[in-house]
Amino acid sequence: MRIVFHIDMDAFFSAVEERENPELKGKPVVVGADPKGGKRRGVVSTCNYSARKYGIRSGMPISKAYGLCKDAVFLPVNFQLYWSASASIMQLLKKYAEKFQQSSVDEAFLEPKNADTYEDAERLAMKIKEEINEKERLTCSIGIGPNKLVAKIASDFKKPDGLTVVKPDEVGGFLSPMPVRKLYGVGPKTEAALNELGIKTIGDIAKADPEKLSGIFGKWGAYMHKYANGIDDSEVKETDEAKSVGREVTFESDTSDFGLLKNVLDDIAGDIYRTTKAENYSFRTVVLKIRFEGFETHTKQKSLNQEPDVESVKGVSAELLSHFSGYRKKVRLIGLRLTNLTKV
Ligand code: TTP
Ligand code: MG
Repeated sequence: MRIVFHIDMDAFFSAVEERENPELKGKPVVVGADPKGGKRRGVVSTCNYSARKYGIRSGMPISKAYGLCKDAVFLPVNFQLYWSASASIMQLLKKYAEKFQQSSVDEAFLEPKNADTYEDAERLAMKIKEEINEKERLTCSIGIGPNKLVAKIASDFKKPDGLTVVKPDEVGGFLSPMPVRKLYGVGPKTEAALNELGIKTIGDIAKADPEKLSGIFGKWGAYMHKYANGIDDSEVKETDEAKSVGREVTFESDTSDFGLLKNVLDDIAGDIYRTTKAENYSFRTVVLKIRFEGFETHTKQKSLNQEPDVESVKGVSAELLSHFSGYRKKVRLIGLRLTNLTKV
């Protein structure tokens, strides 16, 4: 019997800012580019739950967020601070893991040590939440299920400060009433296409004819059917991303504005460059990740003989981005990562 945890920190960047600046408590807080900076264009990285009440969301143009709540506290991204908080949290989690996989700056999967039943697992999750609260003064949401797919959906089920346990025999009942958008990989376009077919919930996908789904969505249709039935055999395992410093931005609505993309990349380049320096890493490789509408994802990288300075990282990222300038599709996500790290 497999037991998989997914741990996701709550409003992470914003929560770290609130921890460092207690006067922010109770106020709506938005982390992102400066909305009053004139020429700066940018997006919301995240905001706290109080700002979410005004409709502010990650990936939204910062100007729109400002329009929704002018009284919010707008803070610049201090990625280095969040990155070091993330590193301590990951260390803390690893103690309890037989297998461990960090999946983003504030998320990880683990298969627990010494927890053989779902009851043990639930107790361990409560202990982990308490420990993160005490040592890091941050809250997280944890999902537990028989695989990564179910665990991830479960961690998102009650947020913030949630704990959701889905035992193997509860998977069908848990997933089936959810809207299709909750399924990994289903974006607005797939959602619209599914709704067109009268498919509204994950349960509807699970019951649909897999051949029909493959006919419409290709290979992805077959995966969608498997996922909707709660099936996911992927392993919890460390990826190379854990040995790099990177950040990505998912836009609230897909964009074809290359000026905006360049701007966001420049910001990210600055953030991750400063972080590697502060953590005493040197690097050789810059990796660009770009995801277009329809989940089509590409990475492109360039390695350098010498470690570049921050302006060269920006230059390399612009050069990598230019390879995609002929694409007619809109961009959903853009990110940058510095790899081939060595401690100096
Ligand atoms: P998320 O876990 O998606 O969001 P969150 O932790 O802020 O809020 P939630 O309680 O819903 O989990 O992302 C983690 C951090 O990553 C987030 O605090 C900011 C950053 N981030 C980006 O930089 N760009 C993005 O597009 C998103 C979605 C997040
Ligand atoms: Mg989070």
